[in-house]
Amino acid sequence: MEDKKIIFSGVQASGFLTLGNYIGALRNWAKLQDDYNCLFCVVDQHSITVRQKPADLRKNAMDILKLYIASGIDPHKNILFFQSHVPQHVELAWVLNCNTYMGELQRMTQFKDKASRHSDNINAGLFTYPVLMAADILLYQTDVVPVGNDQKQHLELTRDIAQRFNNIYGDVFKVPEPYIGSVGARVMSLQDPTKKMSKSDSNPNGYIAMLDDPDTIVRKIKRAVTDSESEVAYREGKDGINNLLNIYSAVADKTIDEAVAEFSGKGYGDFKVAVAEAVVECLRPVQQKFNELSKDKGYIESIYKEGAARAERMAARTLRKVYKKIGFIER
Ligand code: ATP
Ligand code: LTN
Repeated sequence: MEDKKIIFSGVQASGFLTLGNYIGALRNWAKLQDDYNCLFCVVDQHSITVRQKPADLRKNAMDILKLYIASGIDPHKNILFFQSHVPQHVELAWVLNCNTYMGELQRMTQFKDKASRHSDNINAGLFTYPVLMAADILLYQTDVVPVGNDQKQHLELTRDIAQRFNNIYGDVFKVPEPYIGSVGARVMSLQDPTKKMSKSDSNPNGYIAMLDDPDTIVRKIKRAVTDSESEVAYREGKDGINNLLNIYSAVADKTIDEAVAEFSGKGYGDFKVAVAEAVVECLRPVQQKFNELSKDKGYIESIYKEGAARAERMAARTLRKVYKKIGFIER
């Protein structure tokens, strides 16, 4: 690989990717591929911290890989792979588990949130989820990790674990930095605009899936929760309209001010139709590319096999160093 900084990021295979994933992650990742050496992983092992149906997991994981490519992430410039294909992730996670405190994990807001939403299945994996994420990142001597706000706490923990390990055993890990993208917009749920749009939302009307057909997109946006006023304006208290303005601005590539000006004097109905059309147009080329890729299983297989092989070579190097430092006997 060329001598560029290393980026690692991943998406869980816990549902259909949403417009939030596209605007907040995939689309931005595609812009990084020329300036960094990037690894983009489908973190399927993280997904099973919440119960998944095997057939759904299989399909979702494969769809995500295809959506990476369909979003413009070049599989030859970047390393694309499934986490479960590179065994070093869980191997390092064990070592890091032994260097992470219960108290640190108890403070993680995602754990608290997911534990309350899945109170019938508060498993140990859900608790140590951030440690596997730290392993993902540290295995590749990652410089920069593009993550949304919700993952910053996990990245802070990754840095703490890396520094702690380095202090005890000598320098092994690069301490990664978060990458804060220029587009700060968080896409919120269409049904509850105070919560982020999430692929694991049990109500499909809350999110737009990247693969939703145009009619579904129009229907979901028409049903989006707004407020009892009638003015398209961006201000506090108008969470639903603010969210639609953010979405419009992101997919139509306009500033919020431009968007507000465009809809001044128009009603919510017209506004929603325009937002829906802009979303449909934005996703159209991605869906087309996705459909083409779906016809060529052999090609996709060659991409993820090659990706795993390249990732494993990098991962094995770090793991070997770690094992040596902690005193495991060399094989
Ligand atoms: P889940 O709801 O299953 O936890 P998710 O939809 O939040 O998943 P992740 O796999 O956690 O998706 O996130 C993948 C990437 O997409 C992350 O970088 C995350 O910050 C980004 N992302 C997810 N949802 C949004 C959103 N609503 N707006 C902007 N970015 C998002
Ligand atoms: N926890 C992340 C997904 C994830 C990740 C990673 C992101 C797992 N491992 C490593 C960046 C780097 C999420 O839920 N978005």
